[in-house]
Amino acid sequence: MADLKELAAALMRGDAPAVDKMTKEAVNAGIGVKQILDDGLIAGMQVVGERFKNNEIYVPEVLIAARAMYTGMKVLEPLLVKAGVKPVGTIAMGTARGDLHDIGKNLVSMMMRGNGFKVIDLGIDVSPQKFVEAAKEEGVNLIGMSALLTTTMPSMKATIDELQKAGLLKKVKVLIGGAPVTQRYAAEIGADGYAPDAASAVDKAKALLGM
Ligand code: B1M
Repeated sequence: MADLKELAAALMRGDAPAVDKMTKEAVNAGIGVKQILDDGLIAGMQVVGERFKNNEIYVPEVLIAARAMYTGMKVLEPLLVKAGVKPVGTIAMGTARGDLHDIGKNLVSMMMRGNGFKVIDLGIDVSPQKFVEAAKEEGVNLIGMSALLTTTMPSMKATIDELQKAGLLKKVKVLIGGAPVTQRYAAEIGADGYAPDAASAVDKAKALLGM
């Protein structure tokens, strides 16, 4: 029986084999991918975040939970990614310089792929120069930046400044997100768009490309 609360609990204790099994069970039970993500994997990770914040658990436990989350995401990815669809746009995505968090970025990437975008994954700790190089690539019309630390948010501004200097802001739109990022911050640094979660990131990306 697929129980998303149990899935969240398995993720919280970092039990990757159980997360794998329960995610598959949830899929087989016909539960929607978004619901499995929201009420299972993301719900579990939110609790992990609270416990981490309250010093009830530490980095190793969080890492183990993150690994368990990937196990579940791996099961869901093929369901999100539709094969053979002509890309509706191409987004180069990365986590801001100095930032090693990649779960949110990967979720956004999965959702983008699932909605017909081609995603160029630049990885974590991406320098403004690397974003600029990616923006020059043929076909790239969106730059996606994720930041989870207040200390790495300024690198988003530095990237936009570099894109501006290189004359690339006419070619690409910039979309940003991540837990500490807000619409207000996006407006402040001159980003074209902000999204609070992976699903809205897709909507925003489409809107930015006039779809
Ligand atoms: Co870190 N960490 N962490 N961490 N970590 C946070 C972010 C923190 C809030 C925890 C806390 O104190 N409560 C805190 C940041 C405080 C701050 O700056 N305000 C923090 C800290 C302090 C740190 C370290 C400094 C800890 C230390 O070493 N002392 C360190 C920094 C390392 C570095 O980056 N240089 C660190 C390390 C780590 C781990 C490596 C252990 C691990 C990361 C593993 C990994 O990513 N592979 C980790 C984790 C897992 C977390 C928490 C617990 C969970 C983050 C996460 O994955 N959330 C986090 C606490 C929390 O957020 N509650 C925390 C789930 C994910 C789906 O959400 O990424 O927000 P999120 O993505 C969402 C949206 O934001 C949005 O869509 C996603 C899906 O809905 N979104 C976008 C994201 N990117 C987007 C881009 C878009 C649009 C939307 O457009 C392009």
